[in-house]
Amino acid sequence: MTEPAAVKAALTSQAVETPSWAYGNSGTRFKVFAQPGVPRTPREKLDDAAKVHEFTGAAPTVALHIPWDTVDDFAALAAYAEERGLRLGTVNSNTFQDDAYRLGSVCHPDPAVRRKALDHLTACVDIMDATGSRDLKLWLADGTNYPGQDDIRERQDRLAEALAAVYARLGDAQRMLLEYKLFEPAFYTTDVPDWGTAYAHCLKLGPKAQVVVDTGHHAPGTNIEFIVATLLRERRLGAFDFNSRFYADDDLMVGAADPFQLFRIMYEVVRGGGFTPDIAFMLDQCHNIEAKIPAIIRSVMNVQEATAKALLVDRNALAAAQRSGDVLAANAVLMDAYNTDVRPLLAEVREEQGLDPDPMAAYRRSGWAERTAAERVGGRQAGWGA
Ligand code: PSV
Ligand code: MN
Repeated sequence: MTEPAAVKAALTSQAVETPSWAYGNSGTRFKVFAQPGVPRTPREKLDDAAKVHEFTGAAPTVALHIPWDTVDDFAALAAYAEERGLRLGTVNSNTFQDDAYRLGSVCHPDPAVRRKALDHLTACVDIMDATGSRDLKLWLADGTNYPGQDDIRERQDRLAEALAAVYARLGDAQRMLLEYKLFEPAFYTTDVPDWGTAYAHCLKLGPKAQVVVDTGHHAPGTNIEFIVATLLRERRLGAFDFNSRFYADDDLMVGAADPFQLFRIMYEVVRGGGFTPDIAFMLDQCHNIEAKIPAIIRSVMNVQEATAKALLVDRNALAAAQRSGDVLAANAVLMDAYNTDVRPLLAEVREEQGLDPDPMAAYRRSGWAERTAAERVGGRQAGWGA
């Protein structure tokens, strides 16, 4: 068993990055339900993110999405974040919401469209220079819908060319995170559909190119912890986009659909020495019907609970059982940790940090929801895509 002090220290230092878009309105293609008090500007999103950090002590950075969070002065936005005890985190690019991208972005058959997409990606690096962000996240919606629509191999060549150009633009301390996704919006081929494709491109580019594992971007039944173990072993796991899925890319609260899977993933992180600043632990969620700030607080707590359980695995006992081939004992060691109620331990950790042991209740009592509902009247609420 890991020493209790070491478990507490690891939990105290854990940081989860929250996505700016999770504070805005979102929905499905059927309906976006607006909620009162939703932020109208990137600054108001940061005000909300500061509340998540205030009550959890574990969400000090906020990921931006460009152009959704475009402002005139990104350095000023970074200063605004800092005044609220936050830092701006990963810059997420967007090469999927312009009419030009109907047939793809950096993989498009037309070089002019590829150029436009590449210009956006390098402009995102300019923003990183201003915000002090380390990571650029690339998720490409590129792909095809019909067999024969475009040349699968040529699209990979175009992709490699664009990635190399972005990589060349990175500063010494900056990284490029390549995110894969099985399908959607393309339904026949996706140009970066899986970790293998992302890994192969990153390997060619160099050490500043790392793979992002978005937990919602896999086929049902995929063993995600195996992917995590492999990427960690290869030193190519750059970040997580945490969320839950029941069917496809549902973007529900992490740990809601399958807390056991989240525990297994976090165990591989612990096992693989992944608790370093080299791995960004981000949420990538949309809160369509639930209140946004409490949902994000709940998600941070779900990550903390899975982490605490993973840290509690008796690794010596596990290794002994594994070496002796005792299948049942090995499984029991893992399940003992998973079945531990870690909520009292986390409450203690929070109290030692001077926080309320119950972040959800503390947020409710703060009156922030009522205050923002009363104050944020008029203007245009932020939303996915706006
Ligand atoms: C795509 O589904 C994705 O997971 C990417 O991370 C995007 O940046 C994010 O969702 C928001 O569109
Ligand atoms: Mn994602």
